[in-house]
Amino acid sequence: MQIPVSQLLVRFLEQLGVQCIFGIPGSHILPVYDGLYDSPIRTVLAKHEQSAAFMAGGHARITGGIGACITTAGPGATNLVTGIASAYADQLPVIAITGEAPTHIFGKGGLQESSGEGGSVDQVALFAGITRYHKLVERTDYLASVLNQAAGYLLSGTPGPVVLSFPFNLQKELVDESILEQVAFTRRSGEPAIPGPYIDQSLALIRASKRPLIVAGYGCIRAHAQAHLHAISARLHIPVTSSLKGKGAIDERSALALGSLGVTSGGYALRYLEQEADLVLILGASFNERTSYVWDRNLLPGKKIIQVDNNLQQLQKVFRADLALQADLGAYLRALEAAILNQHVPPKQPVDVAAFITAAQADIDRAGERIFSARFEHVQVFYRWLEQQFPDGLVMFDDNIVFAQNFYRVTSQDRFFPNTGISSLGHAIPAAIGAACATRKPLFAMIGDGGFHMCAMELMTAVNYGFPLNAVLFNNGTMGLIRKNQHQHYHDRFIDCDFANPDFAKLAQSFGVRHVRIETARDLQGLAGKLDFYKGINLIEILIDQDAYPNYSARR
Ligand SMILES: Cc1ncc(C[n+]2csc(CCOP(=O)(O)OP(=O)(O)O)c2C)c(N)n1
Ligand SMILES: [Mg+2]
Repeated sequence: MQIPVSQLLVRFLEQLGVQCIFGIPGSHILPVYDGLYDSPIRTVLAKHEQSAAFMAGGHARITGGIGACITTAGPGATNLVTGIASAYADQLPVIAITGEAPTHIFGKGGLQESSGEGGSVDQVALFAGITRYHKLVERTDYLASVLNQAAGYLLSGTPGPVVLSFPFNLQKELVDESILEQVAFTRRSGEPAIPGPYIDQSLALIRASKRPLIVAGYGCIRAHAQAHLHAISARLHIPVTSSLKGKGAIDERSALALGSLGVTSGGYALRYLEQEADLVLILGASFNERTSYVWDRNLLPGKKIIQVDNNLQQLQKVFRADLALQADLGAYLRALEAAILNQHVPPKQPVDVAAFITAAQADIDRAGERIFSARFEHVQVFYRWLEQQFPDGLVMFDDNIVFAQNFYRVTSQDRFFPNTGISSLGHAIPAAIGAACATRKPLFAMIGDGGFHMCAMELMTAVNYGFPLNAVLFNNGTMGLIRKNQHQHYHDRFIDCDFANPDFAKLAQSFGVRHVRIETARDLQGLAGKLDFYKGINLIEILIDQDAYPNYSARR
């Protein structure tokens, strides 16, 4: 049967498993919107296309499936850029459908034309560096091939964003619906078995080590390998630290958890790595600037290293490994655990991680390296309170990072999504909204006031759809991180960091959302009774002194 391209596209999205699509309409994309009218895919109207892309990314993260967004041509497409770049940096399967001016006016100066012809904005060039695949589809005869390639990138084990742009006239052209039969919608076959010699080599390195340490990254979470990781750690007495993104790969409240590694972390894991570890298993972690302490040259030499990652590009990117293996972390850890059991690999000397942390803390205090002074006590108490309130887990999208990294111990029930990738401000609230239509767990978006200014209106998107959301807003009246750097490195010559804030209580009232303000730890008393964290939309404002700085240096 012949159907319009717009309808075929909607069916394509349905067959990809898309549940929600986030965006803003414009006349150049209305045929596709009209196709969505009769579709089970839920449409969510965002306030800004950047947010729509962040929402799609948040949705992809929480579901493990595909996130989708939709915009018009010209400004709709250009507004997507940061959100798509963020999905690219975080390897998220996000598809964006954008409109385009009709082909017969290409190059003639059409309204919002972004074909690249006649001096117009060039969508193809714009998205070239931030997508795995982008196509301005000008004809339908190769549509099957385009959709098949798009599905391939979205469904691959190392996915990334795809942008498909459709000129207005093309959306209305009729095509045969059998085109979809040429698209392979099931790509992920069973993970290939790990060749035996790699497991043997891993075991040889583990057997020879006195004090191994596991550095777990997001790859372990993405592969759902937490149970195997925990089993190996518990059986062989191997402590586990994680990258920031890998928080939760092991229950951070369990006995062998060392907390996370990285410039902004508490420093326990760093000390264990430096002082104790003779073998480091880097599992699905990229060892980026943050995790590697700005690629500290003294961190790894003299230690044996096993690195496993499903992404070839990550292997030995910044250090040499004694064993480097491209593999799915689930498959690797499953095989390793089985071999450890079968071959009766002896456990290491038990490690008293709690005692190590206590000693490390004393050492940190002596060296004056504690990151947070007493001026952050109420923040710490807030995170401890969060830990206690939600035993069945919560979902946290985190733009702040420094607080949660130090104060919140992620469990295997939780889902923790720090704003890594390109670390764009204004991410947490829209990303959490993207997750809201796919989770019943209490949802938290942690965000600074500077970041809040960039996406505050998206709170109204939550209101619009009744999406439960807890936005935790850190009010210090400044771009705190920038102020800290200007304090540390520029002799307090503060420029363009401080700003005026609105009255957030009134703002919340006018948005129709609940508001509480936390100034001291005492304000937490009775908080649980004041707000409905599961179904309500809440703005939780935490006041922080403008000149209270976390004591770490990112060295720039
Ligand atoms: C889109 C974007 N612009 C600029 C930056 C640089 N930047 C990083 S942190 C920061 C300040 C954040 O201020 P705020 O959200 O209030 O958080 P605070 O540091 O005060 O906790 C800025 C401007 C960025 N990360 N993203
Ligand atoms: Mg701030």
